Amino acid sequence: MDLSFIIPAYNEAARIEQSLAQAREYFAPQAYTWEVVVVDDGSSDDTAAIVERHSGDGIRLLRQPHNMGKGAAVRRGMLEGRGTFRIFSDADFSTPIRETERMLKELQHHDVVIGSRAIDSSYIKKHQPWYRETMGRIFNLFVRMIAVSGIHDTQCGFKGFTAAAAEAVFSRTKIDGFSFDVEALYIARRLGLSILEMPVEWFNDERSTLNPVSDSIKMFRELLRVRALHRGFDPSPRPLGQQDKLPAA
Ligand SMILES: Nc1nc2c(ncn2[C@@H]2O[C@H](COP(=O)(O)OP(=O)(O)O)[C@@H](O)[C@H]2O)c(=O)[nH]1
Ligand SMILES: [Mg+2]
Repeated sequence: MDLSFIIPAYNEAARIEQSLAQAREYFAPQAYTWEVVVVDDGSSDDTAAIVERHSGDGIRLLRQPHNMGKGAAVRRGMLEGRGTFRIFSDADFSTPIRETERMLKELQHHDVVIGSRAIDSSYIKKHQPWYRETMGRIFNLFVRMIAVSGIHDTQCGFKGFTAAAAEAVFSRTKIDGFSFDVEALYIARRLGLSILEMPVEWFNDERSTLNPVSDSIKMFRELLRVRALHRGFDPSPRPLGQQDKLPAA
């Protein structure tokens, strides 16, 4: 399997069907092998049922036992994905799926490639509301001071990893919420992996599952924990994940 395309989904009944259709249309003609892994995060709406209906032929559904957070959902998809390359994307495809092509190219040369909205604003075709952009800038300023220097947008929901990088990073992440991106990059740095911040197109979907107040507070709390969580950092190899085991004969 060449590519696992992972979609964390929490109460996405209104958007997921269209995204799955786009994914199918985009991946069907590709020369590589692929799977789309939707991780339903204990949605209280019909998300799981909708994905179930579309599953098969490359689309599969993983279900979290209850709502655990985007970080936990992405970790699960990254570790259960079988692809040589593993990309995760927000369910609303604010970064269009066609950016997969450039990301896969860059993943030939880097362990981790992260989509970015902060390098070149000409890529932003539809902006987030001004307060979300401002909050994002402030958050990223703190990220650079506290956890990972030199990266301008850690929060874009479109990132890719080689299988080895995905294994090494997501077997170590502990943050279940929205600051997991920062933690993942922090770990990647400590492991000495190469990280490329790549500008990607962004067509913001104004429907948001984030609460600008309560989720921001949670994200700051998580951010402050990143270093402490990895104080006794151990860079030695981890036990092999499921996908590294030989398939049963
Ligand atoms: N797993 C999980 N994913 C979530 C949660 N909240 C949002 N998401 C997912 O995170 C992604 C980004 O959410 P979105 O509402 O588009 O946020 P925004 O575009 O940053 O305002 C989507 O794929 C959501 O389904 C949650 O509590 N758990
Ligand atoms: Mg969105």
